[in-house]
Amino acid sequence: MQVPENAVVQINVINGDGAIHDIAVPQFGAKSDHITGKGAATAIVFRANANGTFEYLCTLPGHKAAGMFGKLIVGEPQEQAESSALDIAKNPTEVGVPVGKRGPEHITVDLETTEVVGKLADGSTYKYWTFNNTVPGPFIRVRVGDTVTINLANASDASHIHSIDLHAVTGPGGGADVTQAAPGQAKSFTFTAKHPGLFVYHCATPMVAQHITNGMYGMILVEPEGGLSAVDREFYVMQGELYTAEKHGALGHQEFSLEKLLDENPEHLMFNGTMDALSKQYKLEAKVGETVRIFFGVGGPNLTSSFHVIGEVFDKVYSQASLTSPPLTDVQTTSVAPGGATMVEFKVDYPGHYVLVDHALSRVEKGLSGVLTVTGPEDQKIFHSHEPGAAAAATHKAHH
Ligand SMILES: [Cu+2]
Repeated sequence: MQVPENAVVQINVINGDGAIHDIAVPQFGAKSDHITGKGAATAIVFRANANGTFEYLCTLPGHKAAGMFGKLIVGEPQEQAESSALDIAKNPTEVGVPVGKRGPEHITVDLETTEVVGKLADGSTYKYWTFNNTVPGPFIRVRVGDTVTINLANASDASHIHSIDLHAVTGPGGGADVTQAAPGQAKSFTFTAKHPGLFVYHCATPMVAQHITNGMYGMILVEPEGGLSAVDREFYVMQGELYTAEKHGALGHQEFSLEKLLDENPEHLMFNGTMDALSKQYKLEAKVGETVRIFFGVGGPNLTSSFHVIGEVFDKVYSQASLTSPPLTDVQTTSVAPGGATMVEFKVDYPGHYVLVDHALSRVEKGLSGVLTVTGPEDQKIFHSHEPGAAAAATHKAHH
């Protein structure tokens, strides 16, 4: 829909399916009553007093996700901002090479800090700050006893100082004290990985919360002596928050809001950097009978995650990512603090879509979900529907 700027706009909606619906254009504060009966109608009227591309949608839970939204263009349509935007979403299968049984070595890690316009969702962009142009940054994989040299270069076209604090480091600031790099500068240091575990790293330049929310976080796995047990699939997933001036779902370029950051009131929550990273762009896939390991961390910077996979039970949870304590067994949901992590393992027994969430489920409506797709034969003893053939469809539908 396209209308002239400052026009008084009326949108009429007729209910075609008899379910409850409404229509809203949040940008202009316009929202209709609910309509319930088939053939029932409603309307909204508002003045389109801002130029740009905005969203209209049905506000009932799940209806936008089912496709009930569209674009309202006020004035002349803008250039599609996202065409030049970078794809910053992290591929969850980029987990590095398992360390195995090798002895301690010297490992060199090269990181570049960047400030880039990235694609946030279909039709929207955000100025991300990153390690190596992805959010989260690269998954670093070493073993206990390794000496690790971190080379941190700040891109010459950056506008801010950046640094790195790795929670695996024993030393001042986790490395941040000696890596504050101005644009075009490089800094480095070497540490010994004294503790096994899965650790968050992040930029630690003031205002630290701003650097983290913008995308400057990742994880380093320090494997214990002898390595981790073998599994069939490993995935790297991190939860983050974005604080934008514009409401969730707005189109165009989204700007950072300091006020919302300080209020800890994010507009967007996401796995692996963008709204669609793990729901559309990348697939987490496994076959019936395989074992799955998820390296899960919270970049945050602020919200604790209640990590859960809908339709699965974690066989093992290495709580707080301690790899030297015995794992918890048979766990539904595990709490992961900002700047913290967990390692979970489970065998997948039955085909279908298993949705990764933070069980604080309002956050799904702000973008936080990922899909693990399991393929293979259905074992009727594990699960069967009383509507033959409907099991997979029902699993999927219940979460969209
Ligand atoms: Cu930074």
